[in-house]
Amino acid sequence: MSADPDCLFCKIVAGDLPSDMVYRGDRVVAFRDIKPAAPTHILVVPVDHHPDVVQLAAKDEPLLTELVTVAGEIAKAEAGGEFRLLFNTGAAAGQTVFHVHGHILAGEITGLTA
Ligand code: DGP
Repeated sequence: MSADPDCLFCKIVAGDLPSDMVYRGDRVVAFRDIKPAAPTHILVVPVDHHPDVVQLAAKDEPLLTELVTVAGEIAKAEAGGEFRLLFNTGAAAGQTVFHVHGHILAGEITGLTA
């Protein structure tokens, strides 16, 4: 397992910071976004630290597949299975936390994540 001691989401994954956790697996976790932009807004996050989804795809493709699979299971349980899965990639694209996370969004979107 790789972790960055300065990373907010590594601290949440480790349980060192609180979160509303909805899924915890060995390699993937999911917790509710602190600033929801839709009725269902959950972040699906690998336990290992990877800065963004492109780097994750290059380094650990099975983990990216697991992330998407878990997102689908959560969206099915929470919102019937139809959802958006958004990976902001790069600061100019609105990424603010550089530990890859997919935004699971379902229902009416009320604001962009930035
Ligand atoms: P992005 O802009 O794609 O990097 O998304 C970061 C998201 O993380 C943003 O929607 C707000 C959320 N967020 C930031 N800090 C926290 C936190 O401490 N806890 C939780 N649950 N979510 C956070």
